[in-house]
Amino acid sequence: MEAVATDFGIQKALEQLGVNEINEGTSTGSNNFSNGDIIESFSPVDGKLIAKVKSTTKEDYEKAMQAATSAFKTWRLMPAPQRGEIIRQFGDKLREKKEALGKLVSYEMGKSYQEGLGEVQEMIDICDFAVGLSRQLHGLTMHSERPGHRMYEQYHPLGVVGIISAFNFPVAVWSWNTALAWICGDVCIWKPSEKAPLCGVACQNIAAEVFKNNNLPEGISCLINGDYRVGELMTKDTRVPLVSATGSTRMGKIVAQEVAGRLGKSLLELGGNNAIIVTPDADIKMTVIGAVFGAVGTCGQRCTSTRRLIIHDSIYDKVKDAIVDAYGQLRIGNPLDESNHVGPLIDTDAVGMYQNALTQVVEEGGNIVVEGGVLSGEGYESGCYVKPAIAEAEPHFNIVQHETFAPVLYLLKYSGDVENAIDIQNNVAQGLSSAIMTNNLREAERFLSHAGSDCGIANVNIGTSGAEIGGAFGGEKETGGGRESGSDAWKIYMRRQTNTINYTTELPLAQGIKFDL
Ligand code: UN1
Repeated sequence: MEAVATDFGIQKALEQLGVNEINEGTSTGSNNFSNGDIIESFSPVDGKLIAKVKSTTKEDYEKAMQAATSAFKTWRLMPAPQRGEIIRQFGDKLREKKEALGKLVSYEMGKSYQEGLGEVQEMIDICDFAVGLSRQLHGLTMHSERPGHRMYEQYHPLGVVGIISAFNFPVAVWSWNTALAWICGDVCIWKPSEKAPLCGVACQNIAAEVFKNNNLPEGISCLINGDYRVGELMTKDTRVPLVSATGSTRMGKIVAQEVAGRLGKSLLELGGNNAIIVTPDADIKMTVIGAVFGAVGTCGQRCTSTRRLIIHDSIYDKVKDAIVDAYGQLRIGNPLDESNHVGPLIDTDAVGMYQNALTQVVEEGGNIVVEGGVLSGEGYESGCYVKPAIAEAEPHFNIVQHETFAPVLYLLKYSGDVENAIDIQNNVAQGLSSAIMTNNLREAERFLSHAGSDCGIANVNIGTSGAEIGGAFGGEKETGGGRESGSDAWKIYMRRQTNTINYTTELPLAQGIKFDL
């Protein structure tokens, strides 16, 4: 094994997660479904090779599918509250491993350790949510139009759920899907991002231990590795009734078409272009905290990251100055060092896209107010550290209409009524998260009304990122329309069945039809 960074307790964390000796192969719990080409995982923190994980071949995938379908036969027969007990144990294991997993997330993906811990906390929270849900997978009862008949609906497990997740939330997004799918009686096959494969292996190890302790088949959770070609095995597979995919809109369109082509279901959580509207009645201090965390948290690589600030012209300069001032205080560096606010981008390709965005906004007539740039020198050897940048721009600029997964914030000006700001906000292809900063009740309610924000998430006096797991998470338009995590998002992981029972000796037909024999 390559010598990994021993500072910040990384080596110890890898040992605790059982992923410290992944070199020429993979460890995917006791299931080993990966015998293909090597995927190398480099840390954007220090550029070092963390591990080599094998990718999944077509033959390996078939084995995973067999393990999953056979595990489904056991798992679906277990009463849901008993499945809840297994998820409770899984949540407890996550509590035990929270620091170690948070550290691995930070080291492999580059977000701050605090945010890594926050991500594991989201996993723990969804497990708690799922345990409660295990006693609430309820359907409705209806009154039948026929005498002596009872009608109701019930929810049954779907089968094998395919999960494709992105690098930016390498563990939480899996858990939102998997905790609900498991509670619903489904089994899961997970393809994590090829940019964070070790996080996948670590999670699989934790799940495998819980299943083993309970004499349950590990096939309830299967891990496969690789790029889009491995994902395609699931999107094209009729044995996978639901594919949940998180990532870019480009990827989501391909997944949606492939899954729809075989009339399967997809749950898509794709790109965002999230804005905060700042009205004349906004609390400037709160606006700055919400906007800066939203724009630079996870180095601008959340699907909920704040990309646009739509500021009323009467307070534009004041808000701009306050935000520029806050950017001056940001510390950029090793995300495991808790004194830093901003870590690296995921890789040098992402750095290239960040640079392109800054070039393009200037070409389109924008004005840079906080200079960007790639950092070099001691501590920045990976080449992935960039300065969060701010540009004044116009809403219609091509670059402003696109999601750049990097810390580039656009300042846009509006005048007149809040409706003008809402128009600017809605006038993009994406529809994930949105926010308004105002102490004016009328403006807030207009923003939340049916003529207001068109996004899946609309917040008042909170930024665009950092949603809680209790609400349904997802967005409209090019964000894909899917909803994950809380509320009634569980329903997509089940099939609904309507049942009508006749307890008479007659067979009356519905709609008054007579069919006498
Ligand atoms: C994502 O970026 O894919 O709302 C998920 C948030 C987090 C989840 C983001 N709870 O920012």
